[in-house]
Amino acid sequence: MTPLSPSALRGLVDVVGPEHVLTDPAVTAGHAVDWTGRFRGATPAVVRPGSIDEVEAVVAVARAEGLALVPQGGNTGLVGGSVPLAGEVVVVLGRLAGVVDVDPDAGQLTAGAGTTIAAVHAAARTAGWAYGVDWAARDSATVGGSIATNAGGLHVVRHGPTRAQLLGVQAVWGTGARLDDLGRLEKDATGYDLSGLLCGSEGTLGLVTAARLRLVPHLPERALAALAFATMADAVVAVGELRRSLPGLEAAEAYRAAEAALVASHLGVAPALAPAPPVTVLVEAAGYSDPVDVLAAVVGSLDGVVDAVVATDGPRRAALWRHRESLTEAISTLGAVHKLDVSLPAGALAAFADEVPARVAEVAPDARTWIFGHLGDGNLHVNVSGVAPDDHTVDDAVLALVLDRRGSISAEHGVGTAKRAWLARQRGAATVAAMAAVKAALDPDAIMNPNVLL
Ligand code: 2HG
Ligand code: ZN
Repeated sequence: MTPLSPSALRGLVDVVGPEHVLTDPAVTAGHAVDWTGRFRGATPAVVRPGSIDEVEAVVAVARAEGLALVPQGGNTGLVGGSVPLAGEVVVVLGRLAGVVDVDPDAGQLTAGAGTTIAAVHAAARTAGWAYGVDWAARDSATVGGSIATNAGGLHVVRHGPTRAQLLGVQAVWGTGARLDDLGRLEKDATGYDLSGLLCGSEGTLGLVTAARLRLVPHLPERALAALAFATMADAVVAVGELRRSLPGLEAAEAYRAAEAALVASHLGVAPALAPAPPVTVLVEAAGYSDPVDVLAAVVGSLDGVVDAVVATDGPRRAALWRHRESLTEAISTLGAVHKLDVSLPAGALAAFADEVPARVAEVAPDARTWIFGHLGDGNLHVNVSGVAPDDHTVDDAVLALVLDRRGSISAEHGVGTAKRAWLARQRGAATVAAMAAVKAALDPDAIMNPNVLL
């Protein structure tokens, strides 16, 4: 890795102050590897701007000095999207944290890019609302990162992904120009959705500094059921029925017996349903009044349910959720796991889940395949352990199967560096060329997160 030139270092220090340009390798090392440990790089400096003016000035220095920038939020991504693989400068947006300008009448708030998702939830609650996007990394993952990846999570079945919550973005493009789109209204039909363009852009167009987010009503009453199924096909059919007939369906999450056993042993508790059935589906319903009776009635009418428990009180719901939310952590104890976050049409989902372990075994007999995910929106997380970090054979086998079944190679984690080679096969050459044209217009020096997406 080439160290920064004296003038580049001076330029960055002049902008953010010496205490916010980190160059000690012992400190920067943690910013040069992703959460999985699969993607590792090196950086000459980690820069921490404290305002949009400073972000703008950092981009100006980068353009003048020919520095490439890798934005980093909570660094909880799973596709190597925030790793300085080729010695880029890492820009940490953590100082741009905080919720301002909460509008309880409109159900909107503005949050700095470095605000954690948990802090957005807390601010929304204080205003009598809720935020529609949530996932296990909520305490570390940030608003900026969630926009970069169009993060999904546990409630997409009800509220859609981050894109559906996004009213507007404040950002600095790779050109150095500013986008100030925080004042957008619910209805505003005035041309290109440039904020929307940043959602899913993975830091390749510019640096997001703040966002205007749409809130959803807070539903105070909740009930959660853990349902057992003999097959994934039965579970998929049942979830379709739940989506049609269960009012207030907020989540439908699935995992198989192998994952149930792994996470239970990791947590040192019994599985949510014991003995662990072939497929467990967690179903959550929320309402203004207690949804437990209607949840129980709808569950009772479903075909294929071979066992069920229903939890209404907070501690029992939390205990059940812990099994689902600890899966990533439990699997991570097995080493640097290959993460294949895919989505399938509902009609192809069960056959895919049944077939994928055999496909993996064909190309990597010593590997283990773990499957879980957001069944309500067709998103499965295929995790493969026991494969070398830079061995792409398994990724290729699984992603080829996904394309064959007309799915998507990335449902909610993004393309990152992990799936970059697959983007054109997914989206087609013409679409990728249009994306490249957008990138060239907004990041003409190609300094914005150059190792990901395109
Ligand atoms: C989840 O749904 C996250 O828990 C992480 O998206 C998935 O670890 C994974 O593959
Ligand atoms: Zn997920």
